[in-house]
Amino acid sequence: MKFLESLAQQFAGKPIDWDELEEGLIRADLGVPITTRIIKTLQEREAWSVLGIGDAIKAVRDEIAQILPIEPTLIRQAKGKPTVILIVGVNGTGKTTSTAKLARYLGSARFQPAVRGILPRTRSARQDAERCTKDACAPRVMLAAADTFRAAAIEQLGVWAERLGVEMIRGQYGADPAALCYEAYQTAVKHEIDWLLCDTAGRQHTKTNLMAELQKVKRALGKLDPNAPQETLLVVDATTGGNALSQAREFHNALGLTGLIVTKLDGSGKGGIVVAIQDELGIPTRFVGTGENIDDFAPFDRQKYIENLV
Ligand SMILES: Nc1nc2c(ncn2[C@@H]2O[C@H](COP(=O)(O)OP(=O)(O)OP(=O)(O)O)[C@@H](O)[C@H]2O)c(=O)[nH]1
Ligand SMILES: [Mg+2]
Repeated sequence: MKFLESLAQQFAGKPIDWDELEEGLIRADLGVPITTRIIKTLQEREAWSVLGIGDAIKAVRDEIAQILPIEPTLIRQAKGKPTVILIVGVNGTGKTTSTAKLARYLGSARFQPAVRGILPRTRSARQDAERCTKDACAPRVMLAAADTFRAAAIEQLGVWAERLGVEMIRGQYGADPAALCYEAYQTAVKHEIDWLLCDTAGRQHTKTNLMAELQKVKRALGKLDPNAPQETLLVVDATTGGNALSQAREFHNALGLTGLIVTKLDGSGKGGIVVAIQDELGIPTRFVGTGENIDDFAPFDRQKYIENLV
């Protein structure tokens, strides 16, 4: 981060330029409230002018660590089958790609909760999982192509489904995504699917009619299982910076989000939005996307994230 380089120079004798530091933190997409807090913490330190850069980095990291949850945020498998994950977000953030990545991740999971970020709910399920060999007991994943709006969206997910060897439920373009997800759930029950992932169309968070469409999808799934969808994950693009916070606000308001997938961390985005969104809305980041390939995906790792950010 550039701001830490400038901080290092400033600590080498010259008084700190607080304005520049503030600007640096905001440029990292940490947002105003967190930036203000960090600056206040540093300013309140006694004899700050003799602090080394190491202390400054530590102060920033500590502040961020206090915001992010310590426990890994686990996607829990529902008691009854299937566990439904609804994938939402504005246009082009990486929803469809992340749906495929998640399908691969969940479908190939062997149950090592600490490592893989998935926790079977019951003791017997954990024992079953321990007995499983990878292929014989790999969880079954199904996709629902609920983006019936954008041209070629269904085929795009279809290509992934084929590559991954998973089933996909598709409808006609223009079909009601709520009806499609409803049907997909019923099919998933019939086929004893473990995870149903619903990829939805991109939409601007400011369009109330489109947000209402997603609420309808949630209601439709809720009719079949009051707990479904168990997860509603917002996909945000790290390169969009602070705008991701307003997206999260609106989607959370409409749907009650359970987590984030932050994509394109391999790009110019600093990823500070993870902290800003957790701080303001209490929404944890579950997964991160770091490239266009299927394996450029991992559960969110707090420690690693903080080290990379600062
Ligand atoms: N570099 C990089 N590119 C990504 C990542 N995730 C997705 N992409 C790319 O972003 C572009 C859009 O991805 P999609 O998955 O189609 O995005 P979407 O949100 O489904 O788009 P819409 O359905 O049109 O709203 C594609 O070119 C992806 O390859 C990531 O983590 N890193
Ligand atoms: Mg898509």
